[in-house]
Amino acid sequence: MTSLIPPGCPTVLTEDDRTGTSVETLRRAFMDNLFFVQGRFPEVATKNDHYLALAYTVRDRLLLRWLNSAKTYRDQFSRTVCYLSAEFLLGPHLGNNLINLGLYDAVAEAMQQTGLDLNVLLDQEEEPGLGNGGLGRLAACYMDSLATLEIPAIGYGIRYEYGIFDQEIRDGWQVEITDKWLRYGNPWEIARPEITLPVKFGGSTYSYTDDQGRYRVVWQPHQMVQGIAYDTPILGYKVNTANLLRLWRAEAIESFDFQAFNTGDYYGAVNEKIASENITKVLYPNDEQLQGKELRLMQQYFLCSCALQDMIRLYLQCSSDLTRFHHKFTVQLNDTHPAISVAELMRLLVDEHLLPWDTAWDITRQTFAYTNHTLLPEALEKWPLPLFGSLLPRHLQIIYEINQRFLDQVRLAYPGDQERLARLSIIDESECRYVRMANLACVGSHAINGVAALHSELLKQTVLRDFYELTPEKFSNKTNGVTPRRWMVLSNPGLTRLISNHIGEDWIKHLDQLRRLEPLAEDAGFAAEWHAVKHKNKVRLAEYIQQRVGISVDPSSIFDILVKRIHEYKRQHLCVLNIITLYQRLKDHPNLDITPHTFIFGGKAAPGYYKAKLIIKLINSVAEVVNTDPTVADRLKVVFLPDYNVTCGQRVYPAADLSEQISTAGYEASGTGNMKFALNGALTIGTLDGANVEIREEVGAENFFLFGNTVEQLQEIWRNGYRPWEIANNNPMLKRVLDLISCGHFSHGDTELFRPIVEHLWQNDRYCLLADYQSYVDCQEQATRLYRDQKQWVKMSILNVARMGKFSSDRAIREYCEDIWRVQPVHVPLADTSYIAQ
Ligand code: GPV
Repeated sequence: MTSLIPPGCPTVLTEDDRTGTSVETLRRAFMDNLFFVQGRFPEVATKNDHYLALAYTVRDRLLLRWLNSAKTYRDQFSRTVCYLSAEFLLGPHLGNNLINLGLYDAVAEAMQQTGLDLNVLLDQEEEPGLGNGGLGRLAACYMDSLATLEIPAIGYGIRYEYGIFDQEIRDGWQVEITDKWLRYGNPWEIARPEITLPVKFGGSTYSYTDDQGRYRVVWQPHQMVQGIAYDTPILGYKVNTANLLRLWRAEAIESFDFQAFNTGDYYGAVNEKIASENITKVLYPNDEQLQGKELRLMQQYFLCSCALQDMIRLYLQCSSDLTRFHHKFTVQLNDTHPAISVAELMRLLVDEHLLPWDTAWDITRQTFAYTNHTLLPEALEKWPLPLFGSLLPRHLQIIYEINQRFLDQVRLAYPGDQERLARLSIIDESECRYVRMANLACVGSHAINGVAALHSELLKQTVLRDFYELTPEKFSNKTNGVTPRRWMVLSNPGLTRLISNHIGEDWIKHLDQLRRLEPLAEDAGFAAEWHAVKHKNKVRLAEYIQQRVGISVDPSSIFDILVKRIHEYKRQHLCVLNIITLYQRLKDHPNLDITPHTFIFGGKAAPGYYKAKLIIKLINSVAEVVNTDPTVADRLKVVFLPDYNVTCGQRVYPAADLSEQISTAGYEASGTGNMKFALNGALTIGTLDGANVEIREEVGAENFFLFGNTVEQLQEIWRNGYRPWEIANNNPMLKRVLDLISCGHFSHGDTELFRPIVEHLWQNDRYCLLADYQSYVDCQEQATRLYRDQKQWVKMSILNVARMGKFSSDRAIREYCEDIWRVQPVHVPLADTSYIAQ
């Protein structure tokens, strides 16, 4: 019997059914849960029963570590990072927890002995899609790294009843289906009905002077709800640290509508309940696009109020001196979605805990740090004053006070500079008046960061320029990273095994160690194995494509993949222009010897973003024609994978040859898919945008397919007056491609369907597709030609992986810990568990 207890564990840990890790114990525990948790005997148990029985078996092992972590932190009053985010795009838990527990193989064996296939059980899990895209996934990678690095941390978020919608494709169009992810229960969370906190909305305020002569403000709300905590343990990789992800669900306060009930207004009382529960009903599916809905502001405030009240509650359990709050907690604001926290902490400290304003303001500023994730002006959050004031009247007063004091300081620094004052003000006074959340976040934080080197520089030059000039010391860059546990070990076991066979397993925690693969890039035997692993992954994806969308693709063709949210700035339609160019060439020269090419797309469009939905329709329409045109004869295939999500990403990244990172330079803050692809051995075709710049620096320019205008060149183009129609008229192939779309070739003769896309390209082309078109097509050709030299390609693939160490989220989190959070690891021993039996 092999014990899989992590090294260094005290031997008091005995092999009981809740904590034991041998194959035999796991098998017994699983059967026990199938009987006594699921209430099933084997003959009638469903796949879902099996999945849940296994999930509970794994959860027991997590809880042991979680309780030990919680106890350690409490005993030591450990400094704790709080990551506040409206989104946590976790992806499925089971596989990841098995990897981090080091129990994957043992559980696979235990399941096999029970006559079950672990892969089938893994497929049962409905992923928690509590995020839109990169921003939410980053939060999830950071939770993994925080635990792996043994940093005490709490993730605070919202437990949306419906996560990001499921995408179906009907007649080439996106259709949104509600994501009922909680339908069959969620074994990974523990409800904490005793952790319930009140949250107020609306109403008015009044002030008075109390008997000790203090000025006091009372907020009399119009509505009150309660937040209920749901806790999910987040385990680190092969450590005992399991941190807390605490998500809040909104519920009506029973006593609040008692009045209505007594007066006979039963339906009024029930309506009140429904309204309260609506707050956490659904994730807003807009990525980088402001919607300005009242319910969204309610969600944001609800999250912040619950999180901050919870921190204060935890703090007061160990100390009554709130003036040291920022020594215990450091809070990271994931974009401006939780920026209302700045005003809420002030309110809690001043109004409820009676601290003087200046003391509270010192604590507040030392508590918060702000990460910006976009330069897109339409994504910068601002709330109309009437809406804001009617929902959060007290916070508006507090913001006015913060702003007044702040602007007084600005006046001292820049006497007479009224325009600068207007730009820095938290209140936008132009036309309609707004609260600017980025300004609130900047004023209320001691640190501000962008998410890639280029992005952080552009932040300082553009959207946050005035703040940079005022307080340059607050600014820094923290280039994003991804967790190699989910994005390699779990999703690409073939490559993981090959790498570990040659350099050991250290790289999983110290990704820089991948450098040791460099010498192997010249090793023919290793290269052959590398190629075989990639090919196997491609075969798997080809099977999945066949089964999902009924298209057969050739695993020997180049797998050229573009998966991410659909956005004009990400330029999925630039990729389409290249596909049509290749198609046109084949029509012109049917015997042209081209590299067999499979284009794979995936991604969701915001339901109200018409252009993005039309891009999906365009991809599917081009696919329909190209995939069936006999002239093409299977040399080109176009696939749109429906419902791209974390689970799908885990299949896709390991199978990619070429990674499409083709956003307009200056628009993609960082990108993180770019990192997942390269880590899994894909070569990148990309612009000098976001983290592409740093990826190219690391892997070497000779191992990266670069195209397109730089930020500076684009600025120059716009300065001189950008005239896309001239580019199209001077480029015969480009013109033919645009005309082929316009004439209805891909739309059964409909010349109107794609007009909004093509017309915009001709006339305005905000994202400069035409300016980058020729460079992209040339670069594509160079890449596909090089793909024919498999020896060279594989070598470049190995070198890419060997040099991706920088892009581990462990590195990113270490930088946050040192430069912003000033927090140290706390080792969690697996203590005596005998109290469990007592
Ligand atoms: I703001 N991002 C996102 O996914 N949703 C948003 O609402 C906003 C930003 C993304 C950026 O687009 C990516 O470039 C970046 O890599 C990611 O946030 C994480 O920083």
